[in-house]
Amino acid sequence: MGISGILREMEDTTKQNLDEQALYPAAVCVLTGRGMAAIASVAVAGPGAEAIVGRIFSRAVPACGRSAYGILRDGEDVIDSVVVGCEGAGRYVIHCHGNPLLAERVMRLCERLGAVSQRAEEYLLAQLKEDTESLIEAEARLEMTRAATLDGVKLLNGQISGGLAAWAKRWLDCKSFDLKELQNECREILERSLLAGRILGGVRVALVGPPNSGKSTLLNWLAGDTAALVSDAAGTTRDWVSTTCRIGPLRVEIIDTAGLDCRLAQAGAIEQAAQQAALDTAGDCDLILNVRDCTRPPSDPPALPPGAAVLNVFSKSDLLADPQRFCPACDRPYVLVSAAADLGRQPLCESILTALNVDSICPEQPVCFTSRQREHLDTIVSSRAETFIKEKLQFLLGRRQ
Ligand SMILES: Nc1nc2c(ncn2[C@@H]2O[C@H](COP(=O)(O)OP(=O)(O)OP(=O)(O)O)[C@@H](O)[C@H]2O)c(=O)[nH]1
Ligand SMILES: [Mg+2]
Repeated sequence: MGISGILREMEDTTKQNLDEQALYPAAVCVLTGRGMAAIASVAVAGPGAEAIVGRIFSRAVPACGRSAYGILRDGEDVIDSVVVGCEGAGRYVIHCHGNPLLAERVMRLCERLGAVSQRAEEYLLAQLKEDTESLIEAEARLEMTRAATLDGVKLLNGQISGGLAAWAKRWLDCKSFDLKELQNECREILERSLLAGRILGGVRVALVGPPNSGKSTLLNWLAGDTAALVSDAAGTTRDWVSTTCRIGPLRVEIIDTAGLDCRLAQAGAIEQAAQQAALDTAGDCDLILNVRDCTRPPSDPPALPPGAAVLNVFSKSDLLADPQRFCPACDRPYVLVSAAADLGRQPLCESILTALNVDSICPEQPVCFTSRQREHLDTIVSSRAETFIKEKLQFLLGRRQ
């Protein structure tokens, strides 16, 4: 049936006046992003969802597992031709054309009929809670939509099949409760969670070192990009430049900084500001690559932010007559690379993963991946009462709230 036929059918069957404002309790939410897309999806769920959809859709509300094509109207006003699908009892998704203004309008219309608007995150979590066995599973499914890499998705899947949910259930099923052992395990999980956060959310790595040591060339080489300007003039990079690449299971934002040199720093205000910005940026990163030219005599190392994780990288190995005999006066670990000759990429990537400590995580090991989970484990670590701890484990699984 064409649009005009559907409209006629609608006029025959729907004579209701939406201005009457009957209220139906439901939640409404735009599930799709705000950018350009062919389709936008608006979900309506709750006891009043069927009544809301019934009032604005030209066709009969589809049964569970079915969908229908029709017209969406606000009184006399046609909003769009849409497909409405029923995903379960009281759960409908209206698929309209992709302009975000249209999706917004559908949402406002549902609100006028009594639905309460929710953010996609809140909505999905509420629906997932109904569908999944534990709250941890629901949270994992939600986090999957945001994971920075597929390894992050795998890690979250591991938390459903085993991981945190299985760990909490195992302790709840325990007849004898060894408090010390439980708390030690909690501490291990919390430590591992910091590393898991790197796989789930990505990391920042700063390139720091003297001018001309090859930092910008290294950035371009690692990212397979020409994000940073390269030249043989010292002090080429002034403001920081960043680009993103994938290293093993990580999404890595690599940040190129101005060369650190006390002589340049004394040269003028811009140089001083550039070098301070380089150190500030490095202090905010998960790892600093201290890049030095392997053909240059050792210089005083820059005063890097205290406590920062540092990996020494010697660049321009293609200029060495015998790279095997290279023996720098620095602490291990170090890596010898040549961006120009594409040498040392794999050892560099492996060393980065080792320095960030993420190569030790396996997906089934329990980790926390939401602040809610971390808070429950923190409380367990600091508590002495068995009944309280058991209650916290129940909360962790979302069994009682
Ligand atoms: N032979 C060789 N030359 C390199 C290599 N990497 C960089 N260079 C050269 O070294 C010079 C400086 O490179 P950059 O990448 O601009 O160095 P930088 O550390 O970013 O320099 P600043 O921005 O001034 O701090 C350029 O002439 C590059 O072509 C390398 O692996 N081998
Ligand atoms: Mg540079």
